[in-house]
Amino acid sequence: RLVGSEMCIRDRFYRIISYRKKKCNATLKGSAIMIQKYVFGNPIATNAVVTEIKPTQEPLPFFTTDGNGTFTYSLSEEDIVYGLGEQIRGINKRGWQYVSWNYDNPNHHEDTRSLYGSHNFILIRGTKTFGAFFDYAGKMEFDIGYTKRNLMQIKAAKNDLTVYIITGENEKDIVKQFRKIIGKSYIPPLWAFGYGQSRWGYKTEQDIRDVAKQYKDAGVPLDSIYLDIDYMERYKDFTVDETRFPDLKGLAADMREQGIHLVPIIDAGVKIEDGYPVYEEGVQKNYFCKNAEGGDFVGAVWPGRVHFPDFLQPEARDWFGKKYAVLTEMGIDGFWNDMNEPAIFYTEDRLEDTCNKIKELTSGNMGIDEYFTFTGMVAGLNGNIGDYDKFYHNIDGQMVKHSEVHNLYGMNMTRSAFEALQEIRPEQRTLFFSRSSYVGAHRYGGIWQGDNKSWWSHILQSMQQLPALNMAGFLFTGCDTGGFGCDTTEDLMLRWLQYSLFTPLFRNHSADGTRQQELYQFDNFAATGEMIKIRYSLVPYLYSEFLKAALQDSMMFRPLAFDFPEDKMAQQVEDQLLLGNELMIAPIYHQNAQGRYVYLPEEMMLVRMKSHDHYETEILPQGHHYVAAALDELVFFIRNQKAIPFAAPAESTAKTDWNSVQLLGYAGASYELYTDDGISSNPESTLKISTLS
Ligand code: MIG
Repeated sequence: RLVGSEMCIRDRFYRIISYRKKKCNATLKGSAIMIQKYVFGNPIATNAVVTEIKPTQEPLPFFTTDGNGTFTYSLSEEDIVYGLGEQIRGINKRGWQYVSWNYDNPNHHEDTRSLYGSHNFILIRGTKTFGAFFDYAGKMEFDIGYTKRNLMQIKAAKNDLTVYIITGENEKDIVKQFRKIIGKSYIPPLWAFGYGQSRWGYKTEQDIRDVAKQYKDAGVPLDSIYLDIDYMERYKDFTVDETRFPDLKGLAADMREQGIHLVPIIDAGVKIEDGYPVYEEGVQKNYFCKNAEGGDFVGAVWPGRVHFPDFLQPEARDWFGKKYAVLTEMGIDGFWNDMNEPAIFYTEDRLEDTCNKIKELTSGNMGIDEYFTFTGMVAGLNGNIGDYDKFYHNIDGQMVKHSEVHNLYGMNMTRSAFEALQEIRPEQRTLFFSRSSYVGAHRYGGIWQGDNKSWWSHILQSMQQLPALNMAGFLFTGCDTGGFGCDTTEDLMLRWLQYSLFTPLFRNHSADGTRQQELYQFDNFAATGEMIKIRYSLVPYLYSEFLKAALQDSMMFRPLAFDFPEDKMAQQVEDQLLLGNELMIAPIYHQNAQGRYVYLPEEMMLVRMKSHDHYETEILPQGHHYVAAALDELVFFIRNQKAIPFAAPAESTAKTDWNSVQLLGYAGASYELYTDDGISSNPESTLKISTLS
């Protein structure tokens, strides 16, 4: 039963939202705006902050610094440290050492220190509550009580950085102020909120048609199918393999008729091959990163030997970005940018050194020490940190070593695509998401959370990153549902869907060679299919809350403590999140669990749902509860006296029947629904706000 089903839409109630451009040059003491900028040495511009802020000469508060790039803060026992965006471990980052160094690590786990993105914003809550952003493009360490339990030591590789200190009324206010200075978050087209099927291994047009057909035949909605590197001709960007995809334009059109968008991948490295225009133009125009001798730097990735576009040069960005037109002309309106840390499998000179050393080691009788030297050298070829000292960017005529600006590379690749596409198809939004990022990249696209595994722990890991990513402006995000590497199982997929169906980016993706995990590969397609339909019922809510977060610089996903600051128990909850203003999610992420313990910081309505039209609700009081949930049963919570819009599921987001939207939740509650046309490049131009009651 839908509570409040006689809902009426007090419609055509538009409101103009005005964005006040504030000047941010006030001081920490007592004024409404509390952002201070401290400059150390000669920082390289990162473009993370877009608001003009006058640096202060006052000493840096809270931290002590050694003048050498190290900043120290004493943690009190009750302090919580939030932030760092895409990182491993918990919502509270205390107790580990993290390293901001964008890195391709598909094998990450608790012991890892670096992932695909670097987001150097932290929020300390406790004895003192404030935010700090360490704007630095190179390698940076965050030792948050790792070396010494109650000491936070933050260290930039060089003392050339800008530090922003942000104080405010509370955690949400601090985040809002930070978000204001880094610029508005990217808003994707509405169709990007649908379900997407992906796999590295769809090799032909027929593979794509089969995926579409399987979902269609089962009546399970689908909005996108992803094209991984196999659609290209020998992994060359902006080419299409003519034997395996003889008519991509025709395929895209057929798919679109079924409501499905094709989303091809673009890799950072450009294949070295005579006659390949992208390579030849890049060489001719000096658009590639250089080696120390001034030649074009060579690395090896999927296409074999490649050059890396120098995305830090505006002209190179413009040139590369315009190449996306090759695909948009075929009817493509979404992309994912990969390998842009950039990932490097090996460099030629290191490979040569390694081979020579191996010859030496194997010339005599190889002992155990030699054996380990040998295996270590081979394993150390991929992503070797030393290789990032071997190439250079041209920044305003200066040759800058890559390692000093490493974390900006992926962001500028996405910027290149975003800015060019604004020219190529100015009327409409294009879907973009990137693997690698830095603060500021949130203005140009979303990110996916990189290569994960079909591990139960990676459900939790993804969830714990969401609030930290939101703090840094990344709203359009999600993980490879079902897990990318390793073999998934049906129960893992079901539980994973029950989590991911709440994330803005909702894509099932897996690696070549792993067990196939399209939902029709499992016996219980009926149950997984129902989860997809529930997602489509939730699209109005998710899209509306996304728009609010993007337009108001707020967080869509929040730790419980952000809304219940006085609640000591809420501060410790690491596996539940508030979603928008109305929901709390508490996914199950243990195999064979038939339920879980949930902490309710206030009275809430528990919803158990096996399908969009088969569910039960129950009011639970504030406190701890064991909530049973069968494998095919989604559970979530509606906050006290709130309700959410809930639609009839559609085949695709384009077919969402907004008139079927009803309120689900507490009787008498109303909901403020944000909608727009879902596609115009300026979302505000068609924004509608209506109150549902
Ligand atoms: O080295 O394109 O993260 O999503 O399927 C692996 C193949 C390269 C890494 C991406 C993943 C993608 C894969 N890519």
